[in-house]
Amino acid sequence: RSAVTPAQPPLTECDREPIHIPGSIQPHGVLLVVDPQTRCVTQGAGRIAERLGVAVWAGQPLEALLGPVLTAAIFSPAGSLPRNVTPPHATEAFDVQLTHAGAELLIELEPAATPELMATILPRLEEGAQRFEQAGDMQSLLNLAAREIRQLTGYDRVMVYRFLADEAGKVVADDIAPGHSSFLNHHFPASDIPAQARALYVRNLVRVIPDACYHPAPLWPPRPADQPLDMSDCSLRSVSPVHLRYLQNMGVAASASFSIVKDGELWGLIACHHFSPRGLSLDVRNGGRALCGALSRQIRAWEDVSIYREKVRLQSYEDQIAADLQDEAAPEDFLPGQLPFLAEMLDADGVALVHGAAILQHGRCPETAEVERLADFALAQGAGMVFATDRLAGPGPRCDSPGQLATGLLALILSAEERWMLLCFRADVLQTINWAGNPHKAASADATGQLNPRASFQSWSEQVRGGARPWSPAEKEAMQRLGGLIQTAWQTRRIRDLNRDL
Ligand code: BLA
Repeated sequence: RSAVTPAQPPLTECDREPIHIPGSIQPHGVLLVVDPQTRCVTQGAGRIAERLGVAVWAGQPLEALLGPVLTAAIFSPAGSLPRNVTPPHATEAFDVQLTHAGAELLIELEPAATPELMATILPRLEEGAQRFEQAGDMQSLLNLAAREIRQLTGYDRVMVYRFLADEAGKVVADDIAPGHSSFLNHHFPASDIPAQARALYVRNLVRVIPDACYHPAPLWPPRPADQPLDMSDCSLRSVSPVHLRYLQNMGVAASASFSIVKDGELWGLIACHHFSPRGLSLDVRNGGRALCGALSRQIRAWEDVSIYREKVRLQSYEDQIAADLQDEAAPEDFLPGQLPFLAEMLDADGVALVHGAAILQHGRCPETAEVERLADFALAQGAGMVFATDRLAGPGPRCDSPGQLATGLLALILSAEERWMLLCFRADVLQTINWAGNPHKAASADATGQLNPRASFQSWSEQVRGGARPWSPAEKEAMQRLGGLIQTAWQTRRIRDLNRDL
């Protein structure tokens, strides 16, 4: 399938679901809500009586359920919680996690990992982080990350999912068990991971859905509707039903995802799928989180390298211009001959030099009347000397003369009085995007008003006018410095000429 359509607007219904207060948990563990003053259990969820081996639990002291040692550890301010503990009346061992919701303590118990697991995880983490450091480029790093997380989690399909500028995302690397399909290079619309989920995943870095077909275990006794329990930090938090249907529609039985947070922002996720139910122990989750921390540091290092390389490249062009201007060339005589050089420097499809009524063009520029209009527009932006946009077709003037489409403009005002400026253009990029399913039907409401995610994740290709490649901060700064160089040279010559005339 294929169509030419503009990028879709966000699906705001998805953004409104209050996923932090589901009022229930996933049933592979149990949750105890404790009042720290009385140290009694005020609420709980899951099969507490059966799994902790007690007849009554609501309103009971925590110690009666978990025993004195674990209870003391929970209330000791700095103490770490013991692993693999069997409460006095229970027949199974648990790993325990402690979080807070306002004044309340949330104690989560989940099946314990076997102790040997930790011994194998630690060396693997160290090796993994080291391999990340040795990766030769960004893509190799992302491929390695998918491989390491698959080895650690044992999930069938592990994908590095990267958010794009419009909050849609793309699978940029994967590692898959033989026989399963790949979403590599496929795009997914922003509504697949709505805004409130993205915000939560910056705070809470790992989530696991061991069985996408589970029945939620509600909190009991119920609480007043206006005092819901904030479960933002809970590992057992029950998941959005829309997302569960999404996983079922994809044929996925278990899902886990690890946040890749860079500079405080969600850069992407490592999304893991398994085709039969599968949980992840606390140790494996912590291990994955540590690996993703190492990964995000390396991603940052590679991004810094690419910014540095770009700056060095631009600097060499600037040095050349500075040297030429030093050789006493008058900027107004010098610039007209430099348009091809400037187009190359700024990776522009076309460059126009406007000086008073004169317009000189090189490369792929809009029609002259458009250039005039854009020149007026750039001048009207006033204050700053440099103006940049990658979407002239959005707010501001349109510029879509047939065959000469330019949507990216980087303008340098050399002199407002003389109407003297340099305009660099970038053409619109018509991109073919492969989506995993039709993104324009990402959700539909049924007769009861309930939202349903799309049913098909079959490749669906679309041609999109994506705007021009954005001007990078380094390019804008280089343009600004170029303005400074030309201004200085121009003023120096003016003063010299004035002095000579006197
Ligand atoms: C959550 N959506 C998620 C999560 C992922 C995705 C990874 C985090 C939970 C998890 O780990 O499973 C999406 N999973 C993906 C994508 C890939 C993948 C893109 O593997 C690609 C490879 N989802 C919809 C629609 C809505 C929606 C239409 O498709 C809203 C109406 C909602 N997705 C939605 C919600 C959550 C979510 C609400 C949060 C679930 C939660 O944490 O409770």
